Amino acid sequence: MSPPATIEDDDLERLLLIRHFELALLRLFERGLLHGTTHTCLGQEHIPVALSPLLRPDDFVFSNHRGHGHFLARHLDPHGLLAEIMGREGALCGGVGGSQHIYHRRFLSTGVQGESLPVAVGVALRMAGTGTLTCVYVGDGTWGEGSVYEALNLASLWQVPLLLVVENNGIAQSTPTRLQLAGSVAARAAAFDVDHLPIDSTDVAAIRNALRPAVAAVRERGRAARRGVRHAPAGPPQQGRRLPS
Ligand SMILES: Cc1ncc(C[n+]2csc(CCOP(=O)(O)OP(=O)(O)O)c2C)c(N)n1
Repeated sequence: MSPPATIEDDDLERLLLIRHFELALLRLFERGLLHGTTHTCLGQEHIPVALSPLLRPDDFVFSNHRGHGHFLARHLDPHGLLAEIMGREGALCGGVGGSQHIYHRRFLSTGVQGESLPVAVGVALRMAGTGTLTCVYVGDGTWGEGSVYEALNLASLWQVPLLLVVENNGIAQSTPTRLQLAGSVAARAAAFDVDHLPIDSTDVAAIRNALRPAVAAVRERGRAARRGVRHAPAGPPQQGRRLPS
């Protein structure tokens, strides 16, 4: 039997904040007090909570349609987010973005699947050489979008400081992954010569420890890269590399 996971107070506070924020939204939704649809991240709180302390304030975070946890792990502002979702005073971006389209400092989200990745690659290209990285969250169900592959191609070719977090929850909102994804995310990453680190855990400390070297590697690569487009050196095609876990 594995030893019981220990958890830091800060992490527990964020996990509970996200969990209770989402549960409160569901209650508001049931009462007809929220407009449009509501995507909660219940059960996925541990992912942004594990990652967040590894990110710096100057890093960019691109989120998706299920982004409340991504936001709250990054910015402890549940009041601003709730006001944004409800279109009330104090809203993060004037109430025009709602649940899925947040623009706050260096945090951006979009409800359009596959939209964020090309934009994030552009931002990462701009930040190359500075040590700032760009993190993008996507779900496994978003790997049906062609823009994901155009972005991956350029991210790899230009070696931009991009961290792509795939929240592979086994379902694309309502469609099981096995019914919509041929092959695997790992094989697709390898096809673009993109480093891939599979993590299967809900233990915040374990996830963070596994992510730490990967985040450092992305940041280091980005620091070494110079801004603008570089041409890959001529040579034989390389195999996909796996980061040490
Ligand atoms: C371009 C586009 N097509 C369709 C949708 C409708 N849609 C919203 S969420 C979703 C599935 C998302 O699956 P996944 O990326 O795995 O995230 P999950 O909801 O499972 O967290 C779809 C098809 C959309 N938002 N954008």
